[in-house]
Amino acid sequence: MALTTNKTVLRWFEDMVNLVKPDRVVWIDGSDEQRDALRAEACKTGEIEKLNQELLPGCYLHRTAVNDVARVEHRTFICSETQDEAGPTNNWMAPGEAYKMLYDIARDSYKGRTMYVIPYSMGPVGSPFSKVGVELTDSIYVVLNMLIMTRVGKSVMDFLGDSDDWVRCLHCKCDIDEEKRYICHFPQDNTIISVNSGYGGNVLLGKKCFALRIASYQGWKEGWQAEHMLILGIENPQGEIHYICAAFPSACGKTNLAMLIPPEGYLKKGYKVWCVGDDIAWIRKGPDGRLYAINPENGFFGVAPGTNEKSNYNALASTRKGTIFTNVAHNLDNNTVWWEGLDNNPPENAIDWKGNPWNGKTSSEKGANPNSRFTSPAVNCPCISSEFENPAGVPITAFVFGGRRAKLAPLVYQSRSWNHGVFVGAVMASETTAAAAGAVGVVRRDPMAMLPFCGYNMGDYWQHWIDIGAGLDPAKAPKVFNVNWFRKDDEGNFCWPGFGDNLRVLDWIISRCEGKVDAQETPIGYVPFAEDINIEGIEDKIDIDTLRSILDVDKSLWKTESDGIAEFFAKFGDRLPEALKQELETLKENLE
Ligand code: OXD
Ligand code: MN
Repeated sequence: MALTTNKTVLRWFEDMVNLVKPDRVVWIDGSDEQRDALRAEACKTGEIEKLNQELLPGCYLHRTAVNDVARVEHRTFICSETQDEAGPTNNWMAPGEAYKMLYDIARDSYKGRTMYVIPYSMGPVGSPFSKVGVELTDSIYVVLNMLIMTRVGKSVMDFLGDSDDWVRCLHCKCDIDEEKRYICHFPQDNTIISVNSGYGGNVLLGKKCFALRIASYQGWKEGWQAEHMLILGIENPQGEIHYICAAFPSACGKTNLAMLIPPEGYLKKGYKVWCVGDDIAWIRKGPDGRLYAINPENGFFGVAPGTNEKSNYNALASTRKGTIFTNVAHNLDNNTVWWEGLDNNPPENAIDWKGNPWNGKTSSEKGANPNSRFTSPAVNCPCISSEFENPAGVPITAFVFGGRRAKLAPLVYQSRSWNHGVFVGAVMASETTAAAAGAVGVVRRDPMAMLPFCGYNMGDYWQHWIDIGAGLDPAKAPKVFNVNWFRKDDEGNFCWPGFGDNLRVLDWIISRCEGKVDAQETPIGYVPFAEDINIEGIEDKIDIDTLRSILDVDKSLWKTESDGIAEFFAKFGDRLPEALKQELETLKENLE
């Protein structure tokens, strides 16, 4: 039974039913009973497998098609009216052409299948930050994931009422045909259509598609921001909490940073870290003139390989119940899961992510796909913030940008102003990883980590950042920083220990925001004095000279970098904000 009388929802739903022709329609109400019945049904068809319920209660395993294991950026399109509105960093297709092609692919594709209608909220239901979507899918796996990643059910439709402000999301598995796989966004129509994929990032349409691509466009039009940022709170021994929003390209350790465990010395002093979100932040000015952020998601869709007790205790703990594992290895001895980097004890009697028998002790193949995932409820996380459900969000003290740069960027630096901070975000670049299809290890520019996720012209997006800053009292505006955990020495070893020790850098950042610590001015911004980064207790991992070396700003490398920036900026023509042109000029002058 339809969970709403909203005419715009019902009209679109009927149109889509007529297009894809399901045998059956099921509205997802968010109840445990319905979820359990769907789990049972999916177990019967083999779509998911029930894991050891004593060790992993409520946990299931799913394997996608072997050709369908990551987001497909080359098949992701922004279908705005004109190509200029999508900008030089997005693939574009004219909306009329795209709808025709997608409807031709989708037509009749639900025959013999069930349509699941998922009414969901991004953000706590009823929060002024939150937005509604309705996803139609022919995949129970998608339903079960959406039940973890978003808030689902009738209360969402009640919140929407008669409003037309909701996002239309159509997902059709079709035949998982790579050649006909398309992930298309129509920002001007609030519409997303995804066909021929069953992989998370392409089909959980609330996440990247809505909460970033469509929402970034909505935020531009409505005066707020949707950012690819984690949100974490750092509580000091006095009980004060500062919230930081940080953007890193995919699989740069965002989930690890978001759930960081303070180093011993900090724990002893009484520091605590709270996770509000690990991937996406929606940001608005609050009544007191400060910027506030919510995490629009309700779960974590984290990369499994590399997650272990040490690297991310909290993430691992989050996966111990109510989790869906995708494309990890299946340990047949105890019906649990395994992935590379979980421990040093791979199972001998296992099934790999491709579904083949696998012996982890002898095989040269990987047991888990490098982009295998866990979908876990946020409430499972031992360090989930008490503000996670706060409809008003959390106040932001600092924005942090970052990326993997082996030699260039220092461990941390602070921008001189808001506009300079926008420049620092705009010139982010990083080595690629396995989260997206394509070559691994290539340096690519990824402004604000939004390159694959900005739903409109990146030049306009930068201008929007500048305009947001112009609307803030500078005393209340978050300060903007850049970090680089990935500096390497000449032998290729990482210099900075990373993980929990990253708190030492965040600590410096907060001290800067509180005006408690000095810094040295360099051509690229303010860099710490080495003595001001607390390395007490990790002298065996990094000495002060090494620390000094990774705070170094090498002018000649930065000159080459500024040429690369100029080349990148040139792509945006007159959409490049004047303020960013000026910042580039200033950088060049500073390097002379
Ligand atoms: C992700 C990403 O979060 O690719 O999955 O950024
Ligand atoms: Mn992400």
